[in-house]
Amino acid sequence: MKVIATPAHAAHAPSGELEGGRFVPAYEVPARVDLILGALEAHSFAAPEAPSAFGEAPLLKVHGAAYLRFLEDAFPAWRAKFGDDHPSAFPSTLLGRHLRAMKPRDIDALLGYYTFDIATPLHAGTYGAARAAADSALTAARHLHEGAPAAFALCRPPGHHAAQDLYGGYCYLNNTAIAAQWLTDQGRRVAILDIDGHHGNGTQTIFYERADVLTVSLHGDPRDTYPFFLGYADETGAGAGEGFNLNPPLATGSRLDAYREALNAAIARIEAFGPDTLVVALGVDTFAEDPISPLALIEADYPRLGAEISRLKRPTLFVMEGGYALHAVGNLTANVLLGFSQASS
Ligand code: OKP
Ligand code: ZN
Repeated sequence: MKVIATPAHAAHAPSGELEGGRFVPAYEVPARVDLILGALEAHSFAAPEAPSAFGEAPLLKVHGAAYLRFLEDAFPAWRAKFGDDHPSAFPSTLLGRHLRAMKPRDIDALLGYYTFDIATPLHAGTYGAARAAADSALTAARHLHEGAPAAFALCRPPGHHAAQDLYGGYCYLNNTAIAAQWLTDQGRRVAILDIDGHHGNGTQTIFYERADVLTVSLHGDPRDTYPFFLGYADETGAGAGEGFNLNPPLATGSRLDAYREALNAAIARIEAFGPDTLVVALGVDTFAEDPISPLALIEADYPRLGAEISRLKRPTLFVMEGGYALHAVGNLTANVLLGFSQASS
């Protein structure tokens, strides 16, 4: 399986985030990539290939131009306002209900205009790392389009919580959606299966009114789990997209038996959609020991996830999303990919 990765992600190295009213060490850290690469090497995967630069055009199919300029300019503006001893930009005011969506001039407020949480740090290296992650997803997508049966884009930062002009949940550019859109633009029929433990709200929103891309997400119950404000089973798409979004319900704390039921429903819906290409938003924070996991899968379950996905027998692009149990993230990720490859061959 082709693996696309780049050290450029390391420029995004958040020192911490807000949790429980405290500044705690960040969960979404550069070591995640190193640990995954180490596990891939230990399992004899081919050496990773660097991404090519695709430019802004494929990003603009998913994100707004003003949003991209915001992401690029935010940190310099933050520095100009607060000075060098404020290494991470977080908003202090969000655009909540009953307010007016007026785009502010003040940088602190502008962050709150473009994000939906206060735990996603933006700093000097963030935009460059996010662009490199999007290029990784696009490069892997191009391999698929050129005939590779499977490819893995080791993206960091992740992307599935980011929408057209919204960041949050450690995500800035929606790598999965950007790759899916690019594949669609090549004339392919794409289904997205998001197996990260959190709802892929950004991906769902981007394709919500479209029938040409099917979106399916398996995740912990949004009543208990981030992103909380989207991801319910009654979100089935809208307008022309009615019936083209699926959120199979999963109880908090689910193990493989319950998880597989939801996965089977997902696979049946994807089969009925009849895609020629599958994009998997691969998060391994479904793991019981994950520090922010709502679900309870164990290590032995991960090759089975890969094997179940291979039943669809479609060219498959895996795009890395979450996974924060540093002692396990490498093996869990490698095991999904190995389970997929072994069952496909
Ligand atoms: C990103 B992805 C922990 C708060 C967690 C954000 C979760 C983002 C998950 N105190 N809040 O893996 O889906
Ligand atoms: Zn997640």
